[in-house]
Amino acid sequence: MSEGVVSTEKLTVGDAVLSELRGNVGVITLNRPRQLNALTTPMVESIDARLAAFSGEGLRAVVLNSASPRAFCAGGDIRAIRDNSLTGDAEAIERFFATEYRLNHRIATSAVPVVSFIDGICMGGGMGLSIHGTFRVVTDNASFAMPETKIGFFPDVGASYFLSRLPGALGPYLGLTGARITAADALYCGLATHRVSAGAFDEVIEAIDHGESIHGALAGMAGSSESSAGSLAAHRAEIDWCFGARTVREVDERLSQVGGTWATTTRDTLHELSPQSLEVSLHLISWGRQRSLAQCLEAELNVARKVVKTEDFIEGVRAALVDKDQRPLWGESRFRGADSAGRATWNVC
Ligand code: QUE
Repeated sequence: MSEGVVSTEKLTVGDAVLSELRGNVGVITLNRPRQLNALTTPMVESIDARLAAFSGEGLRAVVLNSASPRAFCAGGDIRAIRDNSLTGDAEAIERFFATEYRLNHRIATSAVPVVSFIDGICMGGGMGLSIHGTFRVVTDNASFAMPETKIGFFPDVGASYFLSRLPGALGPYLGLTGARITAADALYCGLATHRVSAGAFDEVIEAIDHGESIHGALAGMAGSSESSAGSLAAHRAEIDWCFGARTVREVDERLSQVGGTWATTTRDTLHELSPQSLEVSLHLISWGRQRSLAQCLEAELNVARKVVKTEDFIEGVRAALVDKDQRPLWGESRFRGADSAGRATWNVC
């Protein structure tokens, strides 16, 4: 191994990202626990720099984990983005998204396998850190979501690539509704790859360091307690039918046709979300199915630049994260305002 770049001592990279070497495993730890590790531009830059430093070290793996007992990562620091949008600081917005998406791509193309340890909330930007890596190791405390349609945004960090590749219509379902899913459901749809017992992460790092293969080490650490059953499998038929529709209006119509508790609740959820976000999200997830990750991230960056300036984004973040009244008043509805052929009239992408 080359020397000097990464010492065996704990390195402090700012305060919010820590890194250390454990044997031949590089460990990068998100350490902004009070904000559930919501990602700032300096954090994204730090993770990128640590990953680059570890890549030259001939390591077994790089592990991404969290110093928070509650969250792996709740997403981007979307309140800061809103403030930048309100003050017209387009450069700061550009810097955040461009750096974050570049990191997402670097994780996907890393020469060293990237393994994420997820023991709590993993949403939005947290999905972008973990999903593009080689393995996502979860405990039963893990939960996943792409909840951006709640804040007038859209699933980004490569979601048009990774959601569009989930089985059936699970991608549009998760991306439109923002549904929060359990570890069992994440394993079911492939968002998670391995399950271990809570508190086993130190042992898992040892196993990765000493095992014949990373997969073998992770499979050998599989949690012994009975995993609670997920609910996605039970609704696969309805999900695939309803969310396999080509327009948001048609998704809504199919949910209405299906009826019953699940479809009615799901339909009510959609009606509370930003109509603009629903249209943009479905469009991008369909578009991304036949595009590369780089193309998806480029398209998302273009759309993000526009969406953060819209009233739905400003209002959605206000209601969810600033005033926390959870009562967003969405702008003129492009969803209900779709033309008679069901064609969207939104214009952000
Ligand atoms: C949608 C999102 C985010 C969200 C809620 C949504 C998001 C995000 C946070 C968040 C949560 C807790 C914090 C924080 C941010 O919430 O991206 O600073 O302490 O980061 O409905 O996309």
